[in-house]
Amino acid sequence: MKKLKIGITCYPTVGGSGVIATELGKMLAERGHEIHFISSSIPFRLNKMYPNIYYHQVEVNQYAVFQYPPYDLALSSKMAEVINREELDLLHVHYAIPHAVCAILAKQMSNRDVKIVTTLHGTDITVLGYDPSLAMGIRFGIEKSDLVTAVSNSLIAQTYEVIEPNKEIIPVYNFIDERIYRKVDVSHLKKEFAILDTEKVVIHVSNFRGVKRVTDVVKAFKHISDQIPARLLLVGDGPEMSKVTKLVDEFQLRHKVLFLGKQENLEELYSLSDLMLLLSEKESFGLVALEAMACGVPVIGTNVGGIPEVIVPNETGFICELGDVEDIAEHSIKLLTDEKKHAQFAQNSISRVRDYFRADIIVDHYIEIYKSILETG
Ligand code: GMT
Repeated sequence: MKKLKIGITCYPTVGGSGVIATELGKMLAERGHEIHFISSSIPFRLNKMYPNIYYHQVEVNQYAVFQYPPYDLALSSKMAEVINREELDLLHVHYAIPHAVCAILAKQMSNRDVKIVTTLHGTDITVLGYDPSLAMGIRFGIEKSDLVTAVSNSLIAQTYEVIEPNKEIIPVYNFIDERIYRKVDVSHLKKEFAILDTEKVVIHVSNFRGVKRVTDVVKAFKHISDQIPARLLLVGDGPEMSKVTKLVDEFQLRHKVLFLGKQENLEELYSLSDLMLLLSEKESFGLVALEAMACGVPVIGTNVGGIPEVIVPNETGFICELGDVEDIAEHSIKLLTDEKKHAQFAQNSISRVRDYFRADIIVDHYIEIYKSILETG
């Protein structure tokens, strides 16, 4: 197949969509395609030089005449410039608003028939979709893209319900690079954190936004640690942090909770853990669940969004109702105290990721998608 020249735009800050966009770019580059990231700052996972990867920074200047800096126009202009100069075949943008709309505008500004692939990740639909001032823009971005993917069937259903686009949307799940996410030796970390061999380790990883319901994680953990020796690793930071800290103090759990903040090398923290809790009220997929599973960590998640498409109940973890912290704790304790069952769930989790969410399977799917739209002309 001809090597492609692909422009990728995503939110460059920490977050699942940025991770997926960047990892996809890296995998495509490894296969010889030429990748051009176009974003306001360098994507956080693009932390060194990679062959076949180029970065184009969008400059947004402030002028007195503008009440708001014109980021969307600056991005569109930059996209058009890169399309022309680098002779791009397609733009793959992550999020309908503003990136798909900017890509459509950029195509009109440029002099090439570049194709546009848009991937929906969640909050563009599940949050912004309900904002009447944005809904039409989201529908436009979806309908005018050449091809649209979404990260779960649940997100597709929600998109049709909320936005009602006249467009086919193809599910393409999140993926992980299994060369990175695997069980590694972490005896040094266990020592560093003074975790005893008798203690079970529960982990939660998120951006601590309200939708992640981190306080439910703390409440469930309170029930767990009342009954078995356990520690909780809280990884990440965000708006709910002070509420979470307060609750931990109220429950007098400080000595059992490790606040680790934002972290790299998550595979080490997963490898230290026996169970992940992902108790969100909105979650279009749940990339962190996949990362944990790849490291052999079963996950208990809520019956929300795409989470049930990731976890197989009673095989790789459990699905519980949103906010039912007693039930979540009960399932956690049963799993953490049954060594044989836990080992089986851990193995099932690794196999599920390998069979369905391996990077090469999903990257192949994206390449098929690119080929299909380029072939139809
Ligand atoms: O979860 C977040 O708050 C970050 C958000 C993002 O925009 O990066 O993640 C979304 O995209 C990820 C990658 O597709 C999904 O795995 C997450 O489930 C999704 N988050 C939500 O739907 C809340």
